[in-house]
Amino acid sequence: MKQKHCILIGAPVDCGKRRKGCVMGPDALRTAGLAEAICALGHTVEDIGNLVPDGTDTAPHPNPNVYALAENIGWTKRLMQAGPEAAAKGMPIFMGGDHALAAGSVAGMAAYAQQQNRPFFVLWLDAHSDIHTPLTSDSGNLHGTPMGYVTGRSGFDGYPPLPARVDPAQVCMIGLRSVDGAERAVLADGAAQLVDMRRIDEEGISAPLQSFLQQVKAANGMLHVSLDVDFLDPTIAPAVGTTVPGGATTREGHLVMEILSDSGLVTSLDLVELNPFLDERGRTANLMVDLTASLLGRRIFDRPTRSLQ
Ligand code: HAR
Ligand code: MN
Ligand code: MN
Ligand code: MN
Repeated sequence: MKQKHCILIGAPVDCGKRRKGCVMGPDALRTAGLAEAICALGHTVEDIGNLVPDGTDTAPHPNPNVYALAENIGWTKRLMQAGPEAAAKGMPIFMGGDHALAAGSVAGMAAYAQQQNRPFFVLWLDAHSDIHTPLTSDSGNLHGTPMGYVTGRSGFDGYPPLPARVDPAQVCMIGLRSVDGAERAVLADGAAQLVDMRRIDEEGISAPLQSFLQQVKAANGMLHVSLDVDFLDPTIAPAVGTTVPGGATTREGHLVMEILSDSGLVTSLDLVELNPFLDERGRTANLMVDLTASLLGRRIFDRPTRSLQ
């Protein structure tokens, strides 16, 4: 595959839910050899270290359950700035940190795509749709809201205004198996492409992904991939606070990454929700590194790249 310059952005966001541990995510990915694995594939890597959130004050939120609003807004501001800066130099890889970071990473990359006059697409690999707003979330855990923010839902008072809204018709979610009622209600318009686990069981994971990539390619779009650890089955990826049984297998995970790699379309990546405190001898961190390597060209055997149908 084409050589890339990858920029590792440490985003130890741990305020998107109450259970602590994702703060250690970036260092676990470093310990598991993320930079070395990428370099071994012939790419170059620059690790800019761990960021800190911008300082922010907020008024009390009308939903009393909302947790750590000011810190979440501070991270969103910081990452919205960091993403486009990195994208100007190469391919940003956001090392989380919990999924709250995607409010900033995705909003920033959408803004960057707009500057480049290119359509922007998001592939959301997750058990959850994370499309709540701070007003609809029962848990008040803001890692359940980044998709709501970037698609321009109301209820994000105090957050930075969106430079570029993500069109739900340019979002594909794969791996869904835990979606709340309020989330189903917004997804019911059918705009986003929703690939739940039943569909994967019945039809396989390749076909819906290929058809989404065809859409990205036809539009000459930029593609952001957001990989939540809980996309994977908890038996292979235990280091996550919100385990949901029945997730993607090791091979389904790698197949997604290999197809993405063949497509050459991915322009930025989130690695999120890794909680190293819950891991078993680093196996989840190692798996996240291996999946990233597959996305960046690691193969068992070389074979002619299959072009998109
Ligand atoms: N839907 C639930 C909530 O809103 C759980 C959200 C969990 N999100 C993540 N990231 N773990 O995908 O609280
Ligand atoms: Mn998520
Ligand atoms: Mn999830
Ligand atoms: Mn909920």
